[in-house]
Order: sequence, then structure tokens, then C-alpha cells
Amino acid sequence: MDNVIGLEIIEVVEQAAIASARWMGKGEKNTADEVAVEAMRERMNKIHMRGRIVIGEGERDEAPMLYIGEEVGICTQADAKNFCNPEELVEIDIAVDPCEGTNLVAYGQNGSMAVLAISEKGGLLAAPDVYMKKLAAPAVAKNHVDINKSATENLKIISDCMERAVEELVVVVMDRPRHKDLINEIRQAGARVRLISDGDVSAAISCAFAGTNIHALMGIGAAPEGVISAAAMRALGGHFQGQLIYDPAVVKTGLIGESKEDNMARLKEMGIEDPDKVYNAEDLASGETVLFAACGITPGTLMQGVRFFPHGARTQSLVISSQSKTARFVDTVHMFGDSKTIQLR
Ligand code: VTB
Repeated sequence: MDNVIGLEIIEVVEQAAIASARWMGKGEKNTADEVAVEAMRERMNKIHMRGRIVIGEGERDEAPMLYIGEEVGICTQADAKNFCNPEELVEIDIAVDPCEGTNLVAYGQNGSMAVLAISEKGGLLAAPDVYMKKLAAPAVAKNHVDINKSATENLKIISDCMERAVEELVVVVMDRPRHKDLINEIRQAGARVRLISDGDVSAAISCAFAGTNIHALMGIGAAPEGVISAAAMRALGGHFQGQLIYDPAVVKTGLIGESKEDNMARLKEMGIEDPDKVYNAEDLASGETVLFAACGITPGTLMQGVRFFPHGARTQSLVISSQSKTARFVDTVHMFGDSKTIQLR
């Protein structure tokens, strides 16, 4: 995939993060999301590419922008033939979450980001909007831990692989009633739990970076976010597994359809033959090339949040490429007005 896209997607997530950060702490999660969507779409449509949204804001009627199936990029526009050669262009699939953690932004809490993943056509699982049981762990524990094992067993494995006591491990779990038993089990096993209200993409990816003091993500979050996390984890070599959860009785929160049976029928319609399949990072992000980009909206474990100053802002992003085998932290100063009058910081 073109290196240029790698550079341009940094701006896509930066623009979304800046737009959303203006709504930080305002208590309006829908607006924080809408402005991020709009900014992301506007910048994306300036990229010389033929892109298709495979994970987005929802189906067309409920999401006017960045809906699943929407085509994005200069080369999908009506007059594209004037400046794009269709034969030369690779078609790419894009998974977006312009404001991952809308509540976090609305209430000024840590851990929100603008995020997307890109691969060639068919390279990302078009995950339906159901839930996903997830297990993320550091690269040393990859393929040793297993989502089918108990939390106790997996903690013992991570402890052996990392050569540290279970007591020295920190597990991130979303603070939800459905995780009551899981939380008890982790504590019983001796590890420490970090409960988060939202934003499990950041938690998953943090497992792949030493120094974050996050050694595992366990529990059930949303499926689309699982695919985005897998894209990053695949390129980073970290462990990630996901299993779709479609039974409302298990999830306890969230609206995921009328009943387990309805959800199963919907998954089948979407081409998912085995709804209980355990996917690993390579299944969820199977493309030859996978690119991931995120920009902090509020401060997080991996990135700082957007900081505004008169006529400018500073952002921090993370761009991961499976092709160049790089994870780049990009620190950017954005100049909004006449640069001569700006005191850069
Ligand atoms: C999950 C999680 C996301 O929202 O989707 C969560 O994966 C919603 O979970 O990171 P509930 O429906 O149980 O409340 C996030 O935290 C933010 O989008």
C-alpha cells in the first residue's frame, strides 16, 4: 500500500481528534462524535485513493456519514477519471472509529482517541455491530494464552512468559455488571484490575508496549473496536483473540438486537457461518498490509490528548504499519491562523 496514505492518515485522525477535543468536557457525547466523523470524512476525501468503509458509524439510514459501504477518497468521486487512473489504484478497506470513547470526551476523562485501520480490499473483517469477548496480551505471551482458558490460567501463562509474579500484572477490564465474576477471579488469582468505563482499543494496544503497566485486556467490549484493535496488534506482534458475543443476556448492557436467535440470524445473513468462532488478530485483520492510526483526544496511556493554545493546537498520534514494521509516535503542532502571530508550543 502506498506510503503516502500512511502519512495522510495521520492527518485524518489528527483532524478528527482536534474537532472532537473542542467538545471535551461539554457533556455532549453525540456532538463530540459528530464533529469527529465530519472532520475525518472531509480529510479522508482529499486522499488520492479508492476507499470503502467496512466498519463505520453504522448502516446508511442511521449514519449519514462514514456509513458502512460508503466510498471515500478522491478517486471515488464523480470527476475522478480526470485525476485518478482506476487501473493503477488498489482498492482499500477502512475501519473507522472517529471518536472511540464518546463518554470519555464528553466528561473530560482519559483514554479517548480518533482511530482507523486500513488494509487492501477484504483485509479487515466486516464485523457486525455486536459484542466481542477479547483477550489481549504482550507479544511474549502470544499463542501461549488462549481465550478458551480461564483468566486464572491465562494470568499464570502471562506471568511465566513475562517472568514476573501474577501480583505484578495489571489487567484492564471494562467496568460492567457482566464482568463481576471475571473481576473476582482476576483478583483471586492475585493480579490487579484496572477498571475502565470505556475505550478498550487503547487498553488492548497498550498490552503490546512495555512500560504502560498494562499486561492484559479481558472481557467483553464491542466487536468493531475488536477488529480495529486486532489490526494494530497484528502489526505489533501482540496477542489478540476475539469471539463474537450475540446473546443480550450475556452482555447485559447495550442494545444488540431483539434476541439471541435474531442476532444469530443476522450474523448468518452477513456471511458468518460459525458465530462462536475464535478469531485471532491475523483472522480479524488478514490483509497483506495493515495500517493503523490513532490520535489522542483526551490524554491516554499511549498518547497525549489535544492541547489547544491561541491559534493552534498540538496533537500526538500513533501510526503502525505492518509493511514497514514501524510504530511511529507523531507529535504535531497545528497552526490555525497566520503563523507569524503564533507562539508555537
Ligand atoms: C464498548 C467498548 C468501546 O464502548 O463498545 C463500549 O468496546 C460500550 O459497551 O471501547 P457497553 O455497550 O457495554 O456500554 C466503548 O467503551 C467506547 O466506544
